Amino acid sequence: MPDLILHHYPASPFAEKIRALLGAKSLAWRSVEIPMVMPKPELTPLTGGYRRTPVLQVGADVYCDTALIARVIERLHPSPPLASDLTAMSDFALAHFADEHLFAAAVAYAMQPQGMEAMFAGMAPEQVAAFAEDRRKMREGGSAPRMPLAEAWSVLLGTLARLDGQLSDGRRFLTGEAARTCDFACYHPLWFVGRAGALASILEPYPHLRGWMGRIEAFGHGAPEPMSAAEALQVARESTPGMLPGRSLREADGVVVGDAVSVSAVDYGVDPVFGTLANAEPDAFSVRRTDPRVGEVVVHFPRIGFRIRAA
Ligand SMILES: N[C@@H](CCC(=O)N[C@@H](CS)C(=O)NCC(=O)O)C(=O)O
Repeated sequence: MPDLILHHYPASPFAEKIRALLGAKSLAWRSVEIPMVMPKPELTPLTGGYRRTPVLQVGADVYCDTALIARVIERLHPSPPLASDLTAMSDFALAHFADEHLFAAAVAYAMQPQGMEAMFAGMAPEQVAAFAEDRRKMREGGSAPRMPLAEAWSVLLGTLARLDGQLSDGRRFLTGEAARTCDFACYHPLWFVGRAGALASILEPYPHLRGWMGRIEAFGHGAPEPMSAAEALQVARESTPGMLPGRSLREADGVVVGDAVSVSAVDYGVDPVFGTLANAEPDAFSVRRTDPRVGEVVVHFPRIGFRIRAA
């Protein structure tokens, strides 16, 4: 089976979601460290312009967004299972809430000056200013402005208490004895809060929640092995994009397979990716494109949170 290649950087909460999930499955994977801010000249030849973190590469297939990345890892490595038909909707709904709202609240809360100081300790002031400017620009044209701090407090306090309550009967994970995708989705925003210096004390009153965070942390990250960005580009160049087995081609949203399309995130980081619609599944779009540095690749996006248009 081809390597799982994760393009990410250590401080990224969404990357931590996937690193922890790879840990829960005890998987070996290749780790390509990417810049925290634009430009990302060794990533965008693969994605066609999508700039968010993380991105999963499998040969010449490139998977954007952790909702899709989690499903792909589950499909390729089903054991131990992190998804179950019996909790499918509650898992999906909780993960969606966490990735959208809990993450937005965690960012607004943790990026207060004290939190920034803890997280960016040792970084030059110009680098911190460049980071803030990059994130301001990333929100341009998107539907999700930064969450106001007062709202972030409300989301955090309401959510922490409920998560703690849900874990208070002694279960190991949010929906029972086994970890599900929703565990990793709720974990990563709180992992980020936990790194925000004194602001992390917001987690203290919740012992069940802290115990659960410890259990996810204990999964570790599997077995990452560093890979250079140049090597990852070479892997793409030397591979042929594959279609995941058992998926049929169908029409989607006024465009059909073979049409020129653009796909962009709706909320932030909305840089469009142009190509030819290669596949449309109930929950994902796939766009075929070529780049002089990688040849032909197929870039996959989840439907939810992304918009497809004729180009
Ligand atoms: N919905 C996306 C969100 C990803 C996201 O917001 N990632 C952050 C880092 S945690 C990001 O891309 N920040 C800007 C960057 O890394 O360039 C996902 O699930 O992958």
